Amino acid sequence: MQQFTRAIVRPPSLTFADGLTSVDLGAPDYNRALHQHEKYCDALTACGLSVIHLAPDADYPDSTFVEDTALITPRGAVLTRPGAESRKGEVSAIESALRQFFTHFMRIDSPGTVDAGDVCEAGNHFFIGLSHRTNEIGARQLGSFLSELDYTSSLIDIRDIGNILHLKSGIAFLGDDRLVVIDELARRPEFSELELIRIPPGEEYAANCLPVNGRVLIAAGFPSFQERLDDLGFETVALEMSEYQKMDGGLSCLSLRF
Ligand code: CIR
Repeated sequence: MQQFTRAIVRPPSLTFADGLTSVDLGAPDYNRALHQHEKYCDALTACGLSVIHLAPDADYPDSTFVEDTALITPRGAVLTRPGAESRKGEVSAIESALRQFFTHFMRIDSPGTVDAGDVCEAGNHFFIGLSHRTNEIGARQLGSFLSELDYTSSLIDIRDIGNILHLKSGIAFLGDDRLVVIDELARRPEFSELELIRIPPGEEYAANCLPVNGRVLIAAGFPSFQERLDDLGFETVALEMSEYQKMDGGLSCLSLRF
């Protein structure tokens, strides 16, 4: 698995509760969200990453979900064009933050849209979700950028799956050909060569877990899944994510790792 040295994060702003959500779990509590964010950053630090904090941006309620704005691979970085109108403007601050680390960016162009939450790295292969945020034009642009970087990719259509926003709401690659997967995606032919770690019923939110330098960050409150990962020999770190779950976000969304 890729080793990370840095992460970019952006704490939620006071307008966090005005962001997009499709779930009906009530409004997030801002102070609790800030506290959960701090614990998340502490966990990244404990995994050996140096964490770069961008200032919260109240103009963009969803801007804490920095993952969606860029895809960073060991061979190059792509700035995305988020599918939601209210999120398109988030990319420029991320571009500025990344400029000190990357001299060149590939960019998803209109009318293409990509949320990088739809992109799952699996070694030298990338699964790209076609979703209500990532359209076919954007997914194909991204596929051709990845192929210029000598990676392969495949498209996974998730538009008919009601309960996930992004591809990575339903899968996570843990290295060594092992893929965490929700039942609705388990029979996709694209995953047939992988060893699947199925999410126990009722614990679907936990599918968005995050491998970081030998540990796996997982959402707290999903004991069967945590036990399964522990039994498989993973070192898990459980983090409270309730306030982000209310806004349709998971662990991977809160940082850009590279
Ligand atoms: C949105 O709907 O765009 C945000 N409220 C949540 C984005 C979550 N991002 C992710 O899963 N990568």
